[in-house]
Amino acid sequence: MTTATRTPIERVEAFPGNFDAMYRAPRRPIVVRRAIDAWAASRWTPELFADRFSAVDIAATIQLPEEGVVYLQKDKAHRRTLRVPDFVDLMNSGACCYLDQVDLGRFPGLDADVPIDTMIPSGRRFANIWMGARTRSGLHYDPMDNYLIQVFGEKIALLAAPDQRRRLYPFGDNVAKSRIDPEAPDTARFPRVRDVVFHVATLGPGDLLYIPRGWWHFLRAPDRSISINLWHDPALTISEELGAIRDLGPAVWGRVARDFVWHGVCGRPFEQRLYSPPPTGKLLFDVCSMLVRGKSLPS
Ligand SMILES: O=C(O)CCC(=O)C(=O)O
Repeated sequence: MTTATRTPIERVEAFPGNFDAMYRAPRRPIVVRRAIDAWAASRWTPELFADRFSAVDIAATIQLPEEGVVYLQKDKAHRRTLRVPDFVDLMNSGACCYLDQVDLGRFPGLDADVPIDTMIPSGRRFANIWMGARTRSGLHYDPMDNYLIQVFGEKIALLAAPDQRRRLYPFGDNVAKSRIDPEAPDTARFPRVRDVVFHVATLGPGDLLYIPRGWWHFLRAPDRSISINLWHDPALTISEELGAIRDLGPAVWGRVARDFVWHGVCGRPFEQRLYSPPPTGKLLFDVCSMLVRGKSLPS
């Protein structure tokens, strides 16, 4: 076999009554079709954003590469502050650009269009807007459960289970991000990717994709698109996070230890890469410092 296996993600027509037992507990992805027909958000378009938020400035990413792994790019080479209508003009011109992970609160009034309390009645939850054209997210995992809701346009989703991590070649300095492009993997350089099982779906307007915590995911919008994501509890435990690092072997342990000392203990700056958090070793240092000072971890 020369390429990874692809299998469709289960699709259902309504939110399953037994969702927690059937999907959340076993961490099984699922697509719920037409999940937001009753939400006012189902009527959002890029033009609505341009009209209602004509004086709002947002840090967008522009001139994005159309191939390769986005995490290799420097954030400052692509990050620009733009007025929302100027960003929408850019989208409409066919450029590859993204308002990535913008807190819903940056768009006053839009929270009324998303019934967050009904979707997630308790625990922590974070709502973000993702609006852009011809976007690619990079393959990564997040620590919290996620509902990714497609509002406008289409997205192609490729997911892989947490136990596939060694076949996805995470970055040593960022263990939640993969060095492979899942749509065009370099199998000569990353041979284990041939054995990956990808779970795939095409999301249309109104579809909700449940991405369980720790699952790898890659999203590509072929054209203009708007999505909402709702990260929420439960989250990976510290021991699950450390277990993921342990499984990656000595080369990654060495890199994490180096970054712990260099960027954490010594406070040396690091270069911000596109769509990437600080290096894993630095994050680990921050967690350790908080525990030593007796502070609780950030929510
Ligand atoms: O839709 C995207 O481009 C990325 C979304 C994502 O990574 C997420 O919701 O965790």
